[in-house]
Amino acid sequence: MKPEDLIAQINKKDSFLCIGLDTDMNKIPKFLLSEDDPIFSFNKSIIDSTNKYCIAYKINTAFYESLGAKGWTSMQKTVDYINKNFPQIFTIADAKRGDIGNTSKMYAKSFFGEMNFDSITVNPYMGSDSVKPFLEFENKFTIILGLTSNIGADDIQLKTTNNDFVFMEMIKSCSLWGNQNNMMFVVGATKSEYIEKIRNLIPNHFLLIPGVGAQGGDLKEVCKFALNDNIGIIVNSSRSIIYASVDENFAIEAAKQAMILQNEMKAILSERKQNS
Ligand code: NUP
Repeated sequence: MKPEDLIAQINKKDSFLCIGLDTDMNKIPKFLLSEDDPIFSFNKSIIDSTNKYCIAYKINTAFYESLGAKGWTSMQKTVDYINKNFPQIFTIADAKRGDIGNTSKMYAKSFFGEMNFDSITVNPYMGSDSVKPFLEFENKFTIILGLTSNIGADDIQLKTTNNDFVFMEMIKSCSLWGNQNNMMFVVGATKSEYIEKIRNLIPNHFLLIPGVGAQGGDLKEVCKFALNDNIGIIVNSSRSIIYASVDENFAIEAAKQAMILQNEMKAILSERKQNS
């Protein structure tokens, strides 16, 4: 997907919501377990009921890989379903890959070439040759882990070196390998106090912001400094939406949660327009 198509979708829907399909066999409604492919059935229902409120779906591959070959099939069916029925919606493989160049090339081929995701999350710790193979695919985004939402971000990312945070050094280096048309950065919603600093460094790149909902990140706080002229953010929530209910009406309840977040986003965007 081209960035302008993503931006058009955000403006059209007044939404920068990404719904995380962190689909867990132990958490989906029990009545789905008798289906041939319970994971896909669950995802399909969630996608059908929520697509008007969101601009992206993020598939965290761990939930699928944990089921072996069956899980990979459910993942492929889910991406295919989105690409076929909602081609304007941005798909993210949250796979956090990255290896020596020769191997990263295979990861890129797998997630972009074979599976046809629009983007993949990449762990940049191994450096430029581990990231560049992903950037070689046209109209695809490489989403670099910048500052993550978890407690452990303190252990390395928030240490300082050269008088700056390690995560700032990481983002500075990575931003030189690609550009705003093929690279985004993950910034955790729980780390909103650092967003102004990140925005000053990379004013034009899209940020993928997970951590609103179950992890307690605050949408308004995130938006204070993260929004740019193109809106420039994709905010993910997974569990708070997809597991809103485990009853027959789980998809309707998920849509209600998605709508609440989308309405908050719409209000933030219209307030911003009025003030500009
Ligand atoms: O820093 C990150 N934090 C994070 O939660 C980077 C991520 N990719 N994620 C992912 O976002 C996490 O693995 C999960 O798939 C999703 C957040 O889910 P939830 O807390 O909204 O349920």
